[in-house]
Amino acid sequence: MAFSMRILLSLTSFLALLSLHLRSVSSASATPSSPITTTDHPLDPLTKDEFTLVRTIVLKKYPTNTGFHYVGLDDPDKATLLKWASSPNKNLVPIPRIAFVIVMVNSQTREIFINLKTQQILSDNVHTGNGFPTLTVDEQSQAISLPLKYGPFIESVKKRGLNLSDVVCSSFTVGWYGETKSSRALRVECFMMGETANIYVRPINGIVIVVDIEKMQIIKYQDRSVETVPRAENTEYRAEHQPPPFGPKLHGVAMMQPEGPGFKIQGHSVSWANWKFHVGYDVRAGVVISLASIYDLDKHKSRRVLYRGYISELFVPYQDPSDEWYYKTFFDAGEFGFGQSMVSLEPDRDCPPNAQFMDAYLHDRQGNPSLLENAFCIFELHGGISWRHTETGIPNQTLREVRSDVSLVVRSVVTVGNYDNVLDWEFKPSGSLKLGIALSGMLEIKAVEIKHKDEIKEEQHGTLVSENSIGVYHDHFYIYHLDLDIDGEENSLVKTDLKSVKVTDGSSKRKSYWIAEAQTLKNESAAKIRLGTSPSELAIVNPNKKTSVGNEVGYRLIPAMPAHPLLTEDDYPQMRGAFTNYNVWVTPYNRSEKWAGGPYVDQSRGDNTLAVWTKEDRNIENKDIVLWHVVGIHHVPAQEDFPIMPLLSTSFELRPTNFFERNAVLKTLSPKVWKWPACPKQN
Ligand SMILES: *[C@@H]1O[C@H](CO)[C@@H](O)[C@H](O)[C@H]1NC(C)=O
Ligand SMILES: *[C@@H]1O[C@H](CO)[C@@H](O)[C@H](O)[C@H]1NC(C)=O
Ligand SMILES: *[C@@H]1O[C@H](CO)[C@@H](O)[C@H](O)[C@H]1NC(C)=O
Ligand SMILES: *[C@@H]1O[C@H](CO)[C@@H](O)[C@H](O)[C@H]1NC(C)=O
Ligand SMILES: [Cu+2]
Repeated sequence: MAFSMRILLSLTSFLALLSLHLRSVSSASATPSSPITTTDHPLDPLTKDEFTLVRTIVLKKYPTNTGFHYVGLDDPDKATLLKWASSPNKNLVPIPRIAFVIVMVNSQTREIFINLKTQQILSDNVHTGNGFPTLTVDEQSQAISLPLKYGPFIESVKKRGLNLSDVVCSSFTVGWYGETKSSRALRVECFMMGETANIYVRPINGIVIVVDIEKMQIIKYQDRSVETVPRAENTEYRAEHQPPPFGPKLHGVAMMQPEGPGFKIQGHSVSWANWKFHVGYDVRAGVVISLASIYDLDKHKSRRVLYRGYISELFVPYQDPSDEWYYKTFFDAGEFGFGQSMVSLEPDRDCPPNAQFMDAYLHDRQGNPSLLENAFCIFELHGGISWRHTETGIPNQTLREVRSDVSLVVRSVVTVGNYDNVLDWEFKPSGSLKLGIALSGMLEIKAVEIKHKDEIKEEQHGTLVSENSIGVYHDHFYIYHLDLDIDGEENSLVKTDLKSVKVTDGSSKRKSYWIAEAQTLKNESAAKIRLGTSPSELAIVNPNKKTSVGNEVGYRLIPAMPAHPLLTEDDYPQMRGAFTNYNVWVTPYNRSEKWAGGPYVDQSRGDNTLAVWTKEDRNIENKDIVLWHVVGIHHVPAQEDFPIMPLLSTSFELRPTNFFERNAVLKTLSPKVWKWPACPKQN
């Protein structure tokens, strides 16, 4: 939700000039594989050379005052791409390779499409609607350096008896609160480092700094009051800065895969067990999974499941209405860029030793490509059970049949300021897709004069997590864009309500039971669903394909515990984040409807969101449809979240439901168990 010191990261990226695109780091010596210089799949992210090409073409037309806010692949037309994907001779289906670029030229936002093969600008239009593009890393680092050179701020620091060289600042988006005129601005807040690296728990409260980022000047400065900066003691999280003792002691494990990994990565295409899919990424979305299909052993063919899936937005509204906090209602994907905020993964920590890593090319404000090493990892996850049974009902026999499970995980971490989002796509041989979200990092802390709960006299909008430190209440609402294509594009949403039936005529000894009533939802308004209000199941089905016993083939959504927004619908942040009003939405596929909070989210006014598009109430029956799923977490901070939060996890599942004729892993045998050869016990 905040930006600070990301400049260090891009610098490191630049220094890593020679990097292998794909690396195995299970041992210290990397297994080299050739770096990707050309694309072999039309969905491959822009290459380093393509970023450079885009930059050259744009700067030729707009040589001065040009900032690159988004450069990415304009995803190919779906019909053409599907034709390409199913064609045995891919060369016969040419797919144009087009870059979509959002630049700001002299404070004007321009949308430019460039044909990368012919190197021509296809179109160039000015964006005139509300909202501004995703912030660049560069302008945020400029903004946060301003206070340190600003007289009144230096005074404020002195007045508090603090050392300026320990001050670190961070940038925050300003939101929108009904203003009729908007200009690009950021709030800047500063923190104390000193004896700790944990800056977020040591805010210098009482100061308001607003920066006009077009002029790159402080346009508002207020020093309201002097508040104690929470102490540095006991806030450190780096092991080397902690005093012993350490514990509890955890034991390690040796991993080896004598048969090698079970997956193959070619470029960005992954095949593993019965799954095939493409892993891409985007500056705005982060990891994007496309064209996921699963091999059906009984039907002897690959069957389509997911055309495209990614996190479309993350809305994080804080719940303190005071002058210094009310504006904290962040949209991490649209404002800060989920892909732009991806961070390098640490081998053997973020991912197990059997993981393989992939790098990503992103771009900076000047349009130059920047390399992010180990941007995501792919690994096989062991330890689970696929299915089992112990038969205790057959006299004089014990029968036990167990299959251990292995799944494939694609993991990335998106760090937006204080919070780290660990994002997993888990593929299971049973056909299930499990999408995991886990949060770690730091709480946003409000400094107060309170040292004990007994001193709290008025609402503090959070939990006293340590002396002088309130962890402020907030939500995390993620919305996934899931373009499922179950056995083809034409799909429907089926809602199955579980209903109580009362027995009143004495026909049973029971007084009640329940039945399942399925209904195909016809339009967008019917498909706006708040989960958890009544028992129901939701499935995306292909009404044109049935199993041999006549069920429509489908995939069911097994949601995480549903969370609903608590802000009123007329509140400004809620208008902008109106896609959280329901946990489930279904829209007809429209390639320009990608971002649930709208394409331009910084200071957006909620006039181009999923909630607005669906007012058309379009037909969604037997159509190419997109499932949007909101995963929400209300966060009431606790002391254990301080000074750094242990992973807080949630997940949901897309599970085949009458998709296969029977259990798809009935004949999947457990993997071979390998023993270390004559390995002595070591300590
Ligand atoms: C401020 O910090 C710097 C660098 O850590 C140090 O050299 C200096 O002595 C400090 N000044 C005061 C007044 O504490
Ligand atoms: C089970 O084993 C017991 C003891 O060996 C034997 O008496 C009994 O007849 C067996 N029952 C069956 C159903 O085989
Ligand atoms: C939308 O679909 C629902 C059933 O799914 C139906 O009851 C309703 O009349 C439809 N609305 C319109 C405007 O057709
Ligand atoms: C696709 O979405 C855009 C943006 O919401 C909208 O303007 C356009 O009318 C939509 N097209 C169709 C065919 O619904
Ligand atoms: Cu939180």
